[in-house]
Amino acid sequence: MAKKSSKKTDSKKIEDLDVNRVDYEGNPMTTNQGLKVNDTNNSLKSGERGATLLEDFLLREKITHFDHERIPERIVHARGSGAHGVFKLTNPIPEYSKAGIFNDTERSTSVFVRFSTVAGSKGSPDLARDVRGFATKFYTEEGTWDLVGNNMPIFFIQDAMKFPDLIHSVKPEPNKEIPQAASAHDTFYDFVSHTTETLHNHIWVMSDRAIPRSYRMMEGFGIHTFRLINDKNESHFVKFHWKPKLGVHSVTWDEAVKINGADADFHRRDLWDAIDAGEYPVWELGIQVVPEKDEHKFDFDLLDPTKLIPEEMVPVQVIGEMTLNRNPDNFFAETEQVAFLPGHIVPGIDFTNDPLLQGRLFSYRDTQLSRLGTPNFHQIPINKPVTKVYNNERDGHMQMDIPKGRGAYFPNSLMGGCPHLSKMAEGGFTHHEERIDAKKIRGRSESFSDHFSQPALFYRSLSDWEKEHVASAYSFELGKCNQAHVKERMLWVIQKINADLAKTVANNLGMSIPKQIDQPINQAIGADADVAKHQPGDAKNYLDKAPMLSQANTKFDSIATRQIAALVADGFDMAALKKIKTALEDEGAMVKLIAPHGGTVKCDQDKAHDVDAAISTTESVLFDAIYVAGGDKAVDTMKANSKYKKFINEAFKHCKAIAADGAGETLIDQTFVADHKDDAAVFINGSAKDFRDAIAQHRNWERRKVAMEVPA
Ligand code: HDE
Repeated sequence: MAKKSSKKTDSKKIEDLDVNRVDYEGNPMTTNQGLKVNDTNNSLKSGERGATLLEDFLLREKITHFDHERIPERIVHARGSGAHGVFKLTNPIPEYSKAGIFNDTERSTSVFVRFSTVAGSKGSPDLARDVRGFATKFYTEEGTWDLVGNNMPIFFIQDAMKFPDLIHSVKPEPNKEIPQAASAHDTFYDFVSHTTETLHNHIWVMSDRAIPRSYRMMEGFGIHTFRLINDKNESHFVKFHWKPKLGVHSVTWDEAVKINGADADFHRRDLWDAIDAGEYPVWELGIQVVPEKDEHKFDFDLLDPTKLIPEEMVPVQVIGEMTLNRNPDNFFAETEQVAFLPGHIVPGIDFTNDPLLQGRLFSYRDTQLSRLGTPNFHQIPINKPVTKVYNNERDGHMQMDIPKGRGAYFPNSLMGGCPHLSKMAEGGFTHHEERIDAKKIRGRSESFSDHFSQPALFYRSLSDWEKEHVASAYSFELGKCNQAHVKERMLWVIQKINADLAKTVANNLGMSIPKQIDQPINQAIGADADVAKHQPGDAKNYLDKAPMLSQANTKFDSIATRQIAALVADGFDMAALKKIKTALEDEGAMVKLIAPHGGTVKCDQDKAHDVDAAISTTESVLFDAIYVAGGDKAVDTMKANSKYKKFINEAFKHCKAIAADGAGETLIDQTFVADHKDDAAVFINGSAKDFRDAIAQHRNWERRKVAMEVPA
C-alpha cells in the first residue's frame, strides 16, 4: 500500500523563491546600497568637456558590476533552456522503493528541468546534430533529487576516465576553434573510430533523435542503471525513462541546417511559447525494474552505460507524470545558475558501480565550484532544497545564511548535540550494503567488450526512412572530414554494424570499405592489458528487432502546439480560413497569418487582421504545415511573390502537410506540388479533417523520394 502523507504538500516554490524575486515596477532606481540615483546617463566630469573623476562611485559600481556579469559557461551542455513544473506520482511502488516521491500520490513535487545541447557554446544554434541533455531537479520533502539524463538511453563511453578525451574530440579543434557545435570533423571521427564503445551512442546521434522537432517531443533517459531500495532494504536495479505525451518527433537535416539560420533559438522559443500559451508539455516517468537475482541474465552488462535494456525485454512501467507549467523569471538566475549533481539523491534511490556514474559523482560538484565560484551554490534560490539545511559547514564565498550559535562541530554537548543524526528509520540516508571482495585494478570488465550488438539492433529496428536518414547523416559527417584514413576506419567499423549501411555511405563518399584496418581498435584499455582479449567481437543477435527504438512507433494522435502557416494576402477568404483556424486551434494547434507585409492584412470582408509575420521575415522550415487561403485577389498577390512558392515547395520537400482552400489551389498548381499531390498535400475545400489528420502524422514519409526532386 502507498504511504499517504498526513498533509497535502505543495513542495516548493513560488513562495520560497518570492523572497528573492525583485519587482521593479513603481520603484525608484537605487545603488546597491539603497541610495536613490539621480542620474544614470552621465559620468562625473571636471567640466562639460573634462576628464572623468575618480570620485565617481556611481560609474564605478555600474561598470564593475557589468564587467563581472558572466560566469564560466558549462564545459559541456553550455547551451540550454529551462522551465519549472510539477511531478505527480500516479502508481506508487513501495515494493521497490521507500522514496517519498515514489509512494505518496498526494504530493505535488516541484521540479526544474533544463534541456541542452552538448557540444556547442552558450550562443550556439539549437538545431545542431547532437545529444540533448534532459536534467530534472526534484525538490522533494526528503531533499533534492537530480536525475541528470539525456534524450538518448546510452552514453558514448564506459568509464569516466575517457570523458575529457571524448569531449576534446568533439569540441572545436583547438588550433582554429572550428567547427562550432558540430561533430562533423576529423578529431571526433578519429576518436570514434578508435574507440568502438562509442558506436552505439554515435549511431543514435546519426539518427533523427539528434535533431528533435522540439524539446517537448523528446524522450529522456537516466541512462545508468540505478538502484531502488525498499523499506526492507531490498535492492532492485532500475532505469529511468521520460516519455513525452506529444510523441517523439524530429525535423530533417535539411530543415535543421535552415532553421539554424532562420531562428537559432528555435527550441528555446518553442518551449517558452508553448508554456506561455498554457500548452504545458507533459512527460510520463517510467521505470524498467530488474530484480537483483537477474543481474547476469542479459547478454550485456547492466553496469555498462553504452547498453540499453530493450523495452521488449523489460517493459517500462509508468509511475508518474511531469508537467512543465512555468517559464523562469530570469534566465541567468535560474537556468544558468541551476546546478545539477547526480550525487543529489534521496533515501529509496541509490547508485550502482557503473564506472561512468561513479566518475560523474565526483565531476559535477567540482564543476559547480568553478562555475558558481563557491561551495555555497546550494544557497542560490534555484538550487535551494525545500527542506531546511542544518549542518556544520560554515563560511566560504557568498555565505547567505547567518548561522547562529557558538559551535560548528560534531559531536558536541554545547549545542545540545545538534544538529543531530537521523537513524535510517527516521529518514537518515544509508548506502546500500553491497558485498565487495575484489582486487584493486585499473582496467575494464570483459563483459563491457561487446560494442556492435546494440548499434546493430538499433539500426535493424528503424523504419526505412529512418535508416535512410542515418545513412545520409554518416555520409554528411564523414564528408566533412579531410583525413582519408579516418574515413576508412569509420567505414570499417560501420560495416561491423551493418554491411549495407557501410556500402551506401562508402558510395556517397566515393570510397571503398577497407578489407582490414591496423588493429587494435580498442585502445580504451591500459597498455599492459591483453589487447586481443578486449577486441570487440562480432555483433550478437539476442533480439531481432526492438520496435520501441523506432520513432515510427511513437504517438501520432495530437496536433497540439503544431505551428501552421496560413498564407494570406489582402482579400483572402475569411470565412474559410476562420473555419479551419477554429478547428485546428480547438485542438491546440497555432495558426499564424503570413502576409506579404507586416502590420495588418484585409480579408474579403474588408476587416483588418493582425499579421504574425511578413513572408520576407520568416521561413517555411519554422512551421509544421502550410495552409493556402482562398480568395482570388489574395491568391493573385501571392502568385506574384516567389517566396510563397518557395514556402510551399519547401514544405513539400520536408514531407509536411499542405492544404489549399478555394482559389488557393491555383497557387499550389504553380509549384512542384502540382503534379505530386498526395494524402498530405490536399485541397480541403473548407473541411479541416484531412488536413488535421495529415498534421497529426507529423510527416508523410511516403513522399520522401519524390520530395528529393523539389528544386532548391
Ligand atoms: Fe555530464 N557533465 N558528464 N553527462 N551532463 C555536465 O556539469 C560529466 C554524462 C549531463 O543542464 C557538467 O553542471 C562527466 C552522462 C547533462 O546543467 C560536467 C561525465 C550524462 C548536463 C559534466 C558525464 C550526462 C551535464 C558540465 C562522464 C547523461 C547538463 C556543467 C563521467 C546521463 C546539466 C555541469 C545542466 C553537465 C561532467 C557524462 C548528462 C562537466 C565527467 C552519462 C544533462 O560536470
